[in-house]
Amino acid sequence: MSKYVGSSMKRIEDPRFIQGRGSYVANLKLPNMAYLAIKRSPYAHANIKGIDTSKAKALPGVIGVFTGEDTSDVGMLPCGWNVPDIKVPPNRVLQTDKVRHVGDRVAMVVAESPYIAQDALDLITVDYEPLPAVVDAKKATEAGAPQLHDSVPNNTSYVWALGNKEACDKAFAEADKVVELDLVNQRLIATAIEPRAAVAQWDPYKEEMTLWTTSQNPNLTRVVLSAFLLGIPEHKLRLISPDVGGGFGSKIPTYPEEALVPWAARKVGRPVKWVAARSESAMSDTQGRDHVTHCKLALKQDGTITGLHVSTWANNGAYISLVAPLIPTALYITLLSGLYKIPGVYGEMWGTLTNTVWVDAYRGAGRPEASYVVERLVDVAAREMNMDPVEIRRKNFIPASDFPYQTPVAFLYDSGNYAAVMDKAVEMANYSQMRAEQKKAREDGRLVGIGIAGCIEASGPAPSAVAGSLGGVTGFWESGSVRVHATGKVTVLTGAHSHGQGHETTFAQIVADELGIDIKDIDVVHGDTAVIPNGMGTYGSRSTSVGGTALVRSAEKVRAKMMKIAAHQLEAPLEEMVYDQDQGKIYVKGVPSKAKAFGDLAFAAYTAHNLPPGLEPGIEEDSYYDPSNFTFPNSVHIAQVEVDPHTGEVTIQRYVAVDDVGKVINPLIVEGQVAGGIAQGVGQALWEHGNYDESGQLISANLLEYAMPHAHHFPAFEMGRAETPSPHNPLGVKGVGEMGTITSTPTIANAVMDALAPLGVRHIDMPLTPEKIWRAIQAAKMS
Ligand code: MCN
Repeated sequence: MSKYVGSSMKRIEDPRFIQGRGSYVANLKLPNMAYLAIKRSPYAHANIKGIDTSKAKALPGVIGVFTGEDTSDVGMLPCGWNVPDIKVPPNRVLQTDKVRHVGDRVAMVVAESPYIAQDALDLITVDYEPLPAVVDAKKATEAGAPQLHDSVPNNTSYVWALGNKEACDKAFAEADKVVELDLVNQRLIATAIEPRAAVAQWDPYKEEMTLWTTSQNPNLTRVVLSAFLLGIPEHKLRLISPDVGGGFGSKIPTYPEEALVPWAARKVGRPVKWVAARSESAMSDTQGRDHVTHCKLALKQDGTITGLHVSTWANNGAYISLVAPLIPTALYITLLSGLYKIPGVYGEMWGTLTNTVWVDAYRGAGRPEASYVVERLVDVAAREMNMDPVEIRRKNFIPASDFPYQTPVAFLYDSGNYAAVMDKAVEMANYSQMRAEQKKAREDGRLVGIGIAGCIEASGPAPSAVAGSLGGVTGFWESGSVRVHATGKVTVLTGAHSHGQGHETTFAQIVADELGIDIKDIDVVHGDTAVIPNGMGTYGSRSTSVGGTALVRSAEKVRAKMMKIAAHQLEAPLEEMVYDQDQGKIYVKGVPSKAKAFGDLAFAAYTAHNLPPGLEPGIEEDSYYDPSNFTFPNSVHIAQVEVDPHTGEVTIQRYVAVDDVGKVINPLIVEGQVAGGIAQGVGQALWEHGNYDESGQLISANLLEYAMPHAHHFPAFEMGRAETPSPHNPLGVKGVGEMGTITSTPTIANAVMDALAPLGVRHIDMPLTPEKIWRAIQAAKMS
């Protein structure tokens, strides 16, 4: 019986966070440290005619000023996901000839203080020749659009398509009803609490570099820095990502600053620190989403969905970021079947380049974009066919009996019972009562709307061989080690990285149950490449299903070794040994008193006085786990909103979320993950927009302009759970880290459109700001 797994333990890591005692890169102070600042382009597109650094160099306190010419020994930023025929434009750490987005990097200063470094930036003169800019994913491909890179004609880096086109075409040819929509899934800025930061220290005697950096995947970043950018041998490069204050995908890629800071530290012979300001983060962290989509749904008269066709232009920004091409391809089109049994699904997309900050993973990464397309279309179809949005979904759900279910867009869904999730959500919301109240409110002239969305997520990517076949440069395995110390205490090492997810708690819960020991005897370590030899980091809600499984495997090996020692010492056959995971002891089958405790066996392994012949002393087990499939969490959310007809302001009155994330390690953490995800997804639906004007100026580069959700915007979330364990990992878990984000965006968009339906408003693009809604209301009144 599980003692810890399944229990709502409070997070072990929280006392240090709550008390402000976390260790963050920005707080790091090293003796003789210098400070780095980066000169960034104010133009979205311009030729660099010259850079004059003389005045900056002359400023007292300036140690060095460097341009792209100086850093020519640093390699190009690589692309780690090479879809077929992709054109990856060169991307230098400091640009020499041209800048291609506001915030692009032109020069850097190293100085005695961060203030002197900032002052020196103002003394660098860059002679720019401004060029016309393009910011829209689709317009970038049109004739006459400004061209960003000579090597990428029509600003189109890659084209990708997937699905059964024939079945899709047939569905449309034979459809009783076709619903079409043009959608924009707007640009988002991740805005983690902690902006990015890096500190580097070079040891010239050992020829070793240590880099502290706010990365979600320090081991992976080390490989990229070593192999592509800095040329420092991997074993001489140590990366430490200590406590990191959120990432949401934006701390996955390897960034230019992660190469520039160590480069500068070696150059000036001193430790060097760089910390991004908030507005600097807004124009230099990779951003999210930004799709322009035309989509259509084919249906039969009774509401049966027979076909879905999607054409999307995905904005990659000015350069191709590390895993950017993965997101609108294998994490987007593959999810277009949603929760539904659709015979014909076909998606095609164009990965384009524009004069905007580069785009990469942002919580959900491709999957929220897919869910938004599917769930908006299904909702519009329901309205236009006079069906209830619950009924049309129920009618088309993949039945529980069909799992594992092969979709027409490559994925094999592992398990699920979507109808049960819907039933629970409907029951919790008291849906019929909600509708009755809405009817009454409408009679009173109020704009009350109910929104429903049912979404699928593919978490825990992916079999490494599949990743390789789709263009991935690396694999997607994870490592996990269990080190048992002589005194019976245990250190757990994981290649995943916690930056808010609570792994120090849940991974300890997993190992404590596997070994049957007190959770207080376990310490979970992550984030230091000198300690964790290998790992792939945290993204794609993978850490528990992939990293957790690696730990289960290592714990199994620990148990197996202890059984050998116990059998030897108890003078009983190995086959008769029973590992009691409740008590943490090993006994002889049928004779529980003939037992050895975990602590005794740990001690025996290290004294090595009485081990079976040939058995090595010590107990330290490592595993690499490569998943055989993704896991497929799913959910149904129902929200009730009210729109103020005079101001267009949306108030969320109720929010019900039922999620199936398989077996749950820690319900409290899962609720927290879902709640945070909901807030983030609602932020996209209602407020957030990485907004560029036509000239490419980022006009939302601070928190006054970039409207984040606040706690007071939300009612208490009403959360429920369904549970269909994943059949292909021993924990039965599916990912939860992105589920809330994926489902809440279409839920709220559908709710707002439901509120406005009596006025005849069919669709408004996100974010559904009061201004946009007010304008739609006025336009509806006029027509
Ligand atoms: N968990 C559980 N039971 C499950 C699934 C997960 O108890 N069935 C627990 C896990 O053990 C872990 C947490 O829930 O403590 C999230 O687990 P998982 O779904 O495996 O996701 P990851 O740990 O891989 O986290 C990545 C995911 C992603 S992709 C983004 S983006 C995201 C997110 O997590 N960024 C976050 N949640 C975040 N939360 C915070 N606070 N900050 C971020 O930057």
